[in-house]
Amino acid sequence: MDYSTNDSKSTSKNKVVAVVGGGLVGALNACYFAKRGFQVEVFESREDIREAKIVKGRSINLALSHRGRQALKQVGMEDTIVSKGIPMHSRMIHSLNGTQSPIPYGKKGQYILSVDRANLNKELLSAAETYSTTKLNFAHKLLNWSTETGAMTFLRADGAKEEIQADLIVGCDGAFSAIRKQFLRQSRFNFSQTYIPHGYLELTMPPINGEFAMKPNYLHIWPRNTFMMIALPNLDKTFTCTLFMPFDEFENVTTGDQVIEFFQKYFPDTIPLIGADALKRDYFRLPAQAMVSVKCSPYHLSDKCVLMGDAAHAVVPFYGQGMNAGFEDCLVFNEIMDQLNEDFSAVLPEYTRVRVPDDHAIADLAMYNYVEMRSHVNSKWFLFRKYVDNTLHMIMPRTVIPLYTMVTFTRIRYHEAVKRWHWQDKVRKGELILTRGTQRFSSCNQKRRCSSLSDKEMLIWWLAMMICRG
Ligand code: FAD
Ligand code: EGU
Repeated sequence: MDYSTNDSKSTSKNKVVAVVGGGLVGALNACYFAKRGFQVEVFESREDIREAKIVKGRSINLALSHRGRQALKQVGMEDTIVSKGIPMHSRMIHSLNGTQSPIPYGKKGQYILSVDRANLNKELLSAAETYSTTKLNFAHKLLNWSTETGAMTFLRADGAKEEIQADLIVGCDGAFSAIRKQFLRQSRFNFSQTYIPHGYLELTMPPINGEFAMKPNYLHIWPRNTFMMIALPNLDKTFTCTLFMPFDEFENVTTGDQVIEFFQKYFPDTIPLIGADALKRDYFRLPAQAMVSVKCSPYHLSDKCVLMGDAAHAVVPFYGQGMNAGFEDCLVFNEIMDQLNEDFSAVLPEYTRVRVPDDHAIADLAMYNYVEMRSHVNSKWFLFRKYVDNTLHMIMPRTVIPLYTMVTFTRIRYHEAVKRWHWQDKVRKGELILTRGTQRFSSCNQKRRCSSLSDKEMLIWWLAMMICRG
């Protein structure tokens, strides 16, 4: 079948966009392209998850924050998704002795949402389908595609193969992208993939007497250096607990009794809440899952194909940003489509130019946080660092913005957030304290007079520095 048009004067009305992958980013992208008036064909290897009973896949719930919400808003989906999300205003840090300490994410309106992955995916697929120009093709697994002709080969559920052509291919087929395989054969294509030594396992904490077993409006965290557990609330009053641990350690726990022993040592407060029997059983239900970080560039191949979401950048989940970044990809692409009048030959290179530095920055940040958390983050250190960050921000709201705040609650470009963070860190350590009258924020390259720190601010810096150096 050839859906493509060769008429260069053709408008979006008759151009066909093939979105490969009907996951979170693919389904959202379908909405974006349909809204612009393109004929959209989504190809997803799985069956329709809206009909399937069991959905296997990664993580049950996710933290949705500002970037993701802004992207949903643009296609009118924000309210639908937010209404089914559970606000998390603070983290709840669980110490080994059972003490719980809340640390707010920010001011009153600054919260993140725990959303159900399957529901989010279903809502986005249904939203895409409301456009008469969108067709969802399930049980279509991309096997290969030709960079010369643009023809894609799909394997259908009945075993038959199907050839399809489109004007634009949007690769949203996840961390192990089949679309990306053809990029690897191109000259000057950069690619790196790193598995971290940790795996993760999901456990369900049931309700107690029909109520949440822990306070619901929190992201619960048990920081234990090498080991870490996180719990996000679900609408059915359960919590999904995610245990992060090196694969070596997973191998050391092979019997039910060893599971209890392990939890007794590191997460004792959760045993009665998950239930010892359920714990012994659920721990072995699925093997620990691997986590991979993938970086590449460019994200496009001529005017024919572009990668978005995990296909372009899989990040380790230690910033809660993978989906948010993927959703922001769609938003940024859409902005560039506006700027460059939907001319793919201009839009695709511009998208790569603008987006690669930001996606690489969030991939690096997530990896950095993984290394930091596993090396020395116990509950005391976590509380201390967040306390210092938040206090500095409270005293000087415009001068010091914590990194997670820029990442989670703003659309400051990821790479700008990193620059700013490096600058703030220098100041915190006292290296820039004597630069009165020079630039306040050194990442602005153009020479301009920025205001200097006031005497009061300088004094506070010094005090903060003393606290940090303890
Ligand atoms: P995917 O969700 O992987 O979707 C890809 C789709 O493509 C799938 O439906 C797949 O079936 C389909 N597909 C694959 N191959 C083919 C093929 N050959 N042909 C056709 N279709 C194909 N992100 C956050 O923002 N917040 C969080 O709190 C968060 N927590 C996480 C926790 C864990 C443990 C993990 C592992 C990740 C977490 N993430 C989080 C990241 C998030 O899960 C991903 O970034 C997000 O799912 C990426 O969406 P995607 O659509 O690009 O890829
Ligand atoms: C991991 C797995 C706390 C969902 C990073 C914070 C995460 C999430 C943090 C998962 C942490 C870590 C941040 C958010 C979020 C924190 C964040 C991590 C959601 C720096 C479903 N992380 N996550 N940072 O600040 O910015 O609370 O599986 F433990 S949300 Cl690792 Cl904000």
